Amino acid sequence: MRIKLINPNTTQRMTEAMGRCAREVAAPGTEIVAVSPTMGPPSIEGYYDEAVASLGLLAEIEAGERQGFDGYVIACFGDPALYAARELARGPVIGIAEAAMHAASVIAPGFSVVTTLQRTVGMAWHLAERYGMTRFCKNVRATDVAVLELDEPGSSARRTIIDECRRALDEDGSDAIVLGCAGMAEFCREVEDAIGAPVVEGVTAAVKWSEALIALGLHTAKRGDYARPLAKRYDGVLGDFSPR
Ligand code: 5HY
Repeated sequence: MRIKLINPNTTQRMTEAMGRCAREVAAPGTEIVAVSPTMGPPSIEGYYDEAVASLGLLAEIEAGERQGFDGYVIACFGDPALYAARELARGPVIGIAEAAMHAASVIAPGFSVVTTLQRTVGMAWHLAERYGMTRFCKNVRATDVAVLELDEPGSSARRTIIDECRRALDEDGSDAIVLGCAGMAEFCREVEDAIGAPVVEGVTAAVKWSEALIALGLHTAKRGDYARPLAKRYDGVLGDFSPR
């Protein structure tokens, strides 16, 4: 099977890191193709970044349909354009936040999300509400580490994240952690070893969930909300995005 993993931001080094993490867990016979749009924000740290990044993301989904991919992972913790992507795709489309929260909810009675900037905390809570996870999500904590700082050589980001995860376990009543950024994928195991509790990382959780759904022969339902967009002509520079 072939899964297209889309990092909606344009930072290629993050895309490559996510691709490595995905391939480490992918089953034999699963091909992971990790891509970023050529246009859009280098990091997604708020609603405006996310809205603008969605266009490049959706273009990658549409291209993936032409390329014959069996499923998609949206590798950004805001799960941007998830439902629009499902309108375009035949196969399953899994967002990393949805995957991580569901995985955490069955291995622990409660989890905390540890994410990047304070301004994205509300977005994570909205996702927990949307996915019916407020019963399990005990807290969403920011580290105020910028997305592109996560993998900067010499950055104190990992230490900061580990310390915040420890506080989450001690103070939130949580028994597991969800990492709130795709850019944290490469140090999930390091965090888990440091804090001695399960740490769920969305890129790998989404890849395995996608594999399972594809292996079951399940596709995105096309009768209702996720039917193909209605054909119409968009005006101006967005003409190329017109649904056909
Ligand atoms: C992400 N931003 O996973 C989100 C995380 C965040 O560029 N990739 C990004 O901080 O909202």
